[in-house]
Amino acid sequence: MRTSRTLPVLGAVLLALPLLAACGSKDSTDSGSDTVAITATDTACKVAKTELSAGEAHFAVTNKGNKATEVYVYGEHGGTYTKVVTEAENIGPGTSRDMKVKLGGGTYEIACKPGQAGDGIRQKITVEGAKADDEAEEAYDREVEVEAKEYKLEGLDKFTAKAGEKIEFKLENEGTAEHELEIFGPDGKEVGEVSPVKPGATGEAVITLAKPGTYTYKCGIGDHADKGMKGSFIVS
Ligand SMILES: [Cu+2]
Repeated sequence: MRTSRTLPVLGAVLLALPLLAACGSKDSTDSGSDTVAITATDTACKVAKTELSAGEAHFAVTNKGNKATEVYVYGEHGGTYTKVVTEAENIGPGTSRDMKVKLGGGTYEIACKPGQAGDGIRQKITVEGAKADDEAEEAYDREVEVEAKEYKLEGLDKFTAKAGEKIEFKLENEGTAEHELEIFGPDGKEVGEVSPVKPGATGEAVITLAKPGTYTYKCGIGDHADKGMKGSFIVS
């Protein structure tokens, strides 16, 4: 029975509501939505089942490593797996996290990222069934990591994008003061921002770079931009 591994403290509640314990999807068909265990360590990313059926997938991530990890599901686009379908971040050592995401037919890669950086340890999965007719709202094309410290924003020096790309800007504050990331389009108007992030923390924003041209970015806090926390990149 699916609820047997649920925490004992929740057991009574779930036994009283056995139907609600299954996924609350409004799909009337059971599209093979069993929970798929993902076991992340500092060196491996073990996915219990690599062939799934289209529909809502449930992933139960357990971090058995010594570093905090994050798990991404990437969709295929033009032969590469950079399109983020969903993600779970800041999964501490010894903790678990559930991820639910609707997957259409196709191939995907699951990436565990011990230390929460880099491309991750990848496992390909295959989803049988109809292709997704619409993309999940939170889906974006790719991610770029930006490091903030006094007084620099690093990571966008070589960044370029194609007009229309939806980018997640991930701001990692490795400094000792609060920092933020404001992005301005070719016309000088702000197109989005990662709100102020505390030292040691990470913040994100998904921003669509709709128009081609030169974009500028800066930290808008105090005189940080004047001290060097600014730059530009090209969208073609
Ligand atoms: Cu700043």
